[in-house]
This record gives sequence, structure tokens and C-alpha cells, in this order.
Amino acid sequence: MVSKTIQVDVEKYQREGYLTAPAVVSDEYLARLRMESDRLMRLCYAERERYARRIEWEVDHLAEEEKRGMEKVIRKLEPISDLSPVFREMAFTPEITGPVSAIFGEPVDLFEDKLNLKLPGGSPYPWHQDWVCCWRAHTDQLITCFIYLDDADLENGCLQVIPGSQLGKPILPFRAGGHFEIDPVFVPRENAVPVPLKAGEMIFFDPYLLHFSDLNRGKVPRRAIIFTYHPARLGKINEGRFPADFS
Ligand SMILES: O=C(O)CCC(=O)C(=O)O
Repeated sequence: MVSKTIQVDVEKYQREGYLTAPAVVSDEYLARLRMESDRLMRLCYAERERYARRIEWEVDHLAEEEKRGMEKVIRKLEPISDLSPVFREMAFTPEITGPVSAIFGEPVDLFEDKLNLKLPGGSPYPWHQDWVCCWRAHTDQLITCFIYLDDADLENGCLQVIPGSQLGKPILPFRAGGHFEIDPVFVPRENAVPVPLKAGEMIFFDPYLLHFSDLNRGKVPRRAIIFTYHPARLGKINEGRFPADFS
């Protein structure tokens, strides 16, 4: 880890709902993170029955015509911080929690942690708002941080956002019959901003921000570690996320 203090423009974060930040990891550390990602992927694949509750498979999220060859490919592992001392240490590193604390104005604790793999051919995440789809049972005092393990661009499915869409904490309706994707009528796609970033760089964003990422049409992975934080004064509010793995 490179010791680096990130300048945080809190007003910009509040206005636009997201901020990007430079890498706080060295190339050597990044290589270690990629190796750890590979280790977890191999472990969970080899023991897929045991870790079934942590695994999302690509075939469950791809359109029919995109599924060929993706039958054994993992899309996401969640949670990871109890399986990986490396990722756990990283979640609490001050270079990463610092900007989140600066935005909240207080110390933070870890709410959620996952590894999104988006290997070549990996599936899109349709337009959604994290609090609205996934965290309604919890506080909305949450900030998510993506740390890319690979260069991310439009070809391999970098994150895209709609700046300002979090303002007023709108709870937008889902597409009919769903409980994740926002009804496209409520998504001003003409305002979408792709956020390409280099490996190690980060994006911090608000739980009401509309965001999306496309199919990985490239030849290289677009892996990201994703940590979400809440104010520490709320306590350990999401410990129930750690599954009892099958033995
Ligand atoms: O990994 C991605 O591209 C998007 C992930 C995402 O939006 C989420 O986990 O809420």
C-alpha cells in the first residue's frame, strides 16, 4: 500500500454523487491483490457447493445469446472479507477509509464487501440504485468504494453514472416485474457519464446514484473490489451478511 492522502472534494461528492480518486496501491500490491482475487476464485470454484451462498454465476445474468462458454464462469463473490485476510486488511486501510470518513465527517466501519470479476464476456449490471434495490432494510448512510484491479474502460465494462441522480434521495420504480433494474423511463441515459479508470484507481459513490456497467466485450478482465461503509457510530449493522458455508 502506498501511503497517500487523497484530497476529498466533499461539495463535489454531494453535488454529483460520486468522486474518483487516484490509486493508493503500488504496482506490487496490485499484483498481490490480483493473485488474491485468483486464489479466491479458484477456491470458491473448487468448493462451489460449500461456498454456494457466496457465488453468483455469469449464466444467471447473461442474455441467452451471450451464455455460450460462460457456464463455469463466476460473476461475483460476496462476502470476501472473512475468506481473505488480504481483502480484509485492505477494507480497513486508512488510505481507503479516509476519503469515506472525510465525506461523512466521522469514522466509518465496513458494511459490505465483494469481488466483482467481470471477466471477458461478463454480464452487465443494468441501471440501478444500490439502496433502492438492495439495502432498504438498512440505513442509507452508506458510501461505496470501487477499487479496480484492472484498467476499466467502455470496452470491458467500466462503471457509468448519472451525476446528480442521487439528489433528493429519489426512490425510482423498478422495471415491471423486477426488483433491481430501474424502469428505463426514469433513467435519463442522455446524461450518463462513463468513468474509465486505471487499475488501482477508485470511485466513491452515493447509494442513490444511478449507475450501470455494460457487458465486458473486451479480452481482459475488469475486476473490482467493492467496499461499502457506514458511520461507525451505527455499530456492526450488517454482520448477518456472512453466510454459514456448507461443510
Ligand atoms: O461491477 C459492476 O460493474 C457494477 C456493480 C454494481 O453496480 C453493484 O454491485 O451495485
